[in-house]
Amino acid sequence: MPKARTPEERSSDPAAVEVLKYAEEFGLGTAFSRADSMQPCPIGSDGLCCKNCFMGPCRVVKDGQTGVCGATVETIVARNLARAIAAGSSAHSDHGRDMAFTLKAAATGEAADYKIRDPYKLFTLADNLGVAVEGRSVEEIASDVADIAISQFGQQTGEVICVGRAPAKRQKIWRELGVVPRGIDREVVEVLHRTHIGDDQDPDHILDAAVRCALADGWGGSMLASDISDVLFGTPSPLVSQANLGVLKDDEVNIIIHGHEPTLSEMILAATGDPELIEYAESQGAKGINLAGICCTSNETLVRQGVASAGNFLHQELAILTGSVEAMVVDVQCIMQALVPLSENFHTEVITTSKKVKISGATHMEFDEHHALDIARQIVRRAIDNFPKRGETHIPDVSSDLVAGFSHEYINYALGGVMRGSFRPLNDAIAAGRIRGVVANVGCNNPRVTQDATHQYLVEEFLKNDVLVVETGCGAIASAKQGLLLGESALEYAGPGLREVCEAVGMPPVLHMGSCVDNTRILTVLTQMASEGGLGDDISDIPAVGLAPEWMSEKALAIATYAAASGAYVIMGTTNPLKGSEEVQRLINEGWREKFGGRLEFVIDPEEILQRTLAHIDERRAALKLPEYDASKWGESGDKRMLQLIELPFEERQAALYGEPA
Ligand code: SF4
Ligand code: MSK
Repeated sequence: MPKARTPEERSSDPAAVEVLKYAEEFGLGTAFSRADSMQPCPIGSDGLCCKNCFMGPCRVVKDGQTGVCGATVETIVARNLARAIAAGSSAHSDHGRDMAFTLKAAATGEAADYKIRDPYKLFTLADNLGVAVEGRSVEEIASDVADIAISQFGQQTGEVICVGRAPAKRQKIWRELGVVPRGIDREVVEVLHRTHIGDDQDPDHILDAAVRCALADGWGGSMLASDISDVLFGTPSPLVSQANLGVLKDDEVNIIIHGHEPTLSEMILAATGDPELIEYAESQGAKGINLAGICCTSNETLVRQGVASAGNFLHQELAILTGSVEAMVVDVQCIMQALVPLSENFHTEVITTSKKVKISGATHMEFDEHHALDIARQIVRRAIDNFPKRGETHIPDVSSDLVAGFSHEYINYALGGVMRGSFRPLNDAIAAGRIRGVVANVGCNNPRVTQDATHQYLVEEFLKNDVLVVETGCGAIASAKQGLLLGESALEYAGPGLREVCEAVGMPPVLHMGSCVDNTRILTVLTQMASEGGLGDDISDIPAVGLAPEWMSEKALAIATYAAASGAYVIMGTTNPLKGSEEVQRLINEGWREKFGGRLEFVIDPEEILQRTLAHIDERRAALKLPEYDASKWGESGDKRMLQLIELPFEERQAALYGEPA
């Protein structure tokens, strides 16, 4: 029996540690304890188990061994990776499809509770999708935009339109390699077909199909999901909020929204402000209604509306363990089945809402965008009904303030203003060496490693090394909980050059850009940096690295693949699902580097992740003939210099500023 870890070994988050101690005391299991008692299957975790037909499952563990059909280790490992990428792509892209249908229903007036909140984003999207804008109403434009977006999923030939937003050089590479996605669903289906028994058996060829599928997600389904969410609910701009379990309230009805989609959660937010429901909550003995999020539904409502986050993936059970949650309302993805049996120890009601997701034992209140606000009101009422049943609560007094909501549109504005929005100041700062490079730190938590510890270690180290950090998903919530999304606290770690730039621009050095689908915002930032000039003309030229140090989901593999195929160097931590095949690891590393200029590696040791990231950034800097990064050159201007100067007596200050009098 493997050894159970202490709460401190399970999480680096003090709120989680407190609740895990309480869970142990009461003998309640969590993902952390289940991970301790169930070691991963050593064959499956190396990618060596094939279940693609019923002559197997085949476990290929000896040299030269093949499956019953003759499939080699390389074929099996590549097929398993490709299938995971297809599943991940389908999840994010299906989310995009649902957003497109909601836009259509909003435009035609069938979903009266939804409005076009950001017409400017709609016009930009219309332009990209080739929809005429002149002399037409917002609704007419939105209706056509929705139709074209919907058509991208079922398109059979041609190219997914958003691919045309990538740098020209990148598009040429994809066309020459034949990996431009034709239609979003088509690429997912083709991977499933190709990996069926007796189909594609050349690992490199299988991985090409996986790349095309991932690109259909990154430059298709996910990109449309982010864009349409912005059109319907507003493009994010910086706002202040809080994160961690301490956002739950002892004296209010606590409702948690968990999963990934903003459609219902936006309506629940509206319902929590309904005076009638607030009055009803008060009649049940509560002081109000408190809404908080978990996972990426949290990120969606945090970056647009400032709804507080109760935490990331591994906080979903911990929130229920506080005994203070009246309803956990879930939509799709990353929802643990364990929530339902755990909730039976408390008064918490787990409410499933998606047509696609039911959990045995949970209450199902199916969401329909045509009656969105009504359903949201019913859900809030149901949560209020549970308040009088609440027992003892154990809410840790731990939360951090944060600033979130850095869309690429806002970053443009912050760097250049309304009239001159541009990435030029960022490119210049990187070119000069004030900012050494950029890291995208994204992805999940995984209970097999200490929660948030690698995210925190890496982000702090990057800041010290003058690396600007952009974040999404559960990685962003990890930084939020650690206070790293606040300019003043993150700048304590920042190196001198990064600090100067952030102070001058008025931006924190860790930028929360949204949910998992919003990784496409990072693609857009990289594309804009490439088109701005000074840092090459393609994503692969930029001194930037993508990381998912605590990943666990198939979606993370899809994201990593589209980022690598877009030219980025991507490192994933925690585990290596390709360990069984040196050849497949070579194909996605040197092989993809040769083809795409980007690559994917699995690196378990956080220190090694740090060193490889910095080495890549410096290597890219050298290739661009930029000055070598040298922290000692910076730090004598900006606020720091001003603070030094105002300490000086008048004469000395004048002399420092203007030289000694002649
Ligand atoms: Fe075994 Fe081949 Fe069937 Fe896979 S496809 S389970 S390797 S026989
Ligand atoms: S929620 S996919 S655990 S980041 Fe997007 Fe978090 Fe990973 Fe789910």
